[in-house]
Amino acid sequence: MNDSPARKILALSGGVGGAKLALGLSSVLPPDALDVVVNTADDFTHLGLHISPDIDTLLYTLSGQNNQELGWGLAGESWQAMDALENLGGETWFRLGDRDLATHLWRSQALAGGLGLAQVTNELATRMGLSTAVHPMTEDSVRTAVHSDEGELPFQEYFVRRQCQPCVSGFEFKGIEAAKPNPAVMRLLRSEQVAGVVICPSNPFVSVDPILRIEGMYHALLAVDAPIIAVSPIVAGMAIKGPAAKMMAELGMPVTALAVAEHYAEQYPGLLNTFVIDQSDATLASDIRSIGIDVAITPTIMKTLQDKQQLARFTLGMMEFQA
Ligand code: FO1
Repeated sequence: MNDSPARKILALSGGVGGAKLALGLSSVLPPDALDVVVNTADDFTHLGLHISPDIDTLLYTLSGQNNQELGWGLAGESWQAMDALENLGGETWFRLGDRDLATHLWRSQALAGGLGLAQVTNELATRMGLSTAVHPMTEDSVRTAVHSDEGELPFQEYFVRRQCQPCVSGFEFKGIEAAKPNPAVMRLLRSEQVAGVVICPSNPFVSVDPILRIEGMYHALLAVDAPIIAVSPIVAGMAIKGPAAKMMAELGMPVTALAVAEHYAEQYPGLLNTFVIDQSDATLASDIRSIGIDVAITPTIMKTLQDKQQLARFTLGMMEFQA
């Protein structure tokens, strides 16, 4: 009989792109074999409510409730609360659907009642029927500030209100020095249960960097005796979703999967074992290998569930995961 604890995969994720691969992973892994640590630097307080956009994208996607057209929020949404708020002259630039509003009300009340963000997220995941563990990277406040040609902008002001139009020159994660990592994630990393780590194809600068910069996270990952595999969010010079490509151009970087691999290699030396790139970027493989990171090539664009599962199986195949 094998008494050793079940092996697990840990994924690091931002919103939409990360959630797609997390869904692929959760649908091919046994129940309880996937843990996802999620960026919370996009969180903010709006209309008095605590909004956790990336956590909610994960919860809604993994529970099959996500709004695929919008890329955020819930499917089949209605907007009566926003319409009523508009009639009152309230702020409606950040749109909270009627059903989505229930999540923010529930979370905000639970936080006000003294629960931490990790426990609140855990409760929401359970109530949505998930067997995947969804962990906020920290329970402390970390807030991305975007440095731009319009000055410093809070992340959602840049992303939603200004539609990513300002030209960016850098990012600051306010509160990150004081933020403590989520203890459940650190326990898992030290447990010898981790069979592999997947850095999902999320925005490297505003989704993955905040997670990796939380105190102790990079070193705990380095100490894990399992492969760490990142999937490129840049394919053929474009971001599949979101402003990553625009940001790279504005930061003076080439918009390539190679530049993403270089970013990870420079900021987090020795972290990545393998970088997964799309088949359309196969010519970049030798340059990526020359910076000391192994390369794996496969279709990475995830439109259907089959695409997500294919990429998940391909990634797990490099981890000798024993289900
Ligand atoms: N993104 C938008 O572009 N417009 C919105 O009005 C909007 C509302 C919104 C409400 C709840 C939520 O959880 C996410 C929401 N998002 C919206 C998405 C979001 O803020 C960004 O996609 C992420 O922060 C980037 O990962």
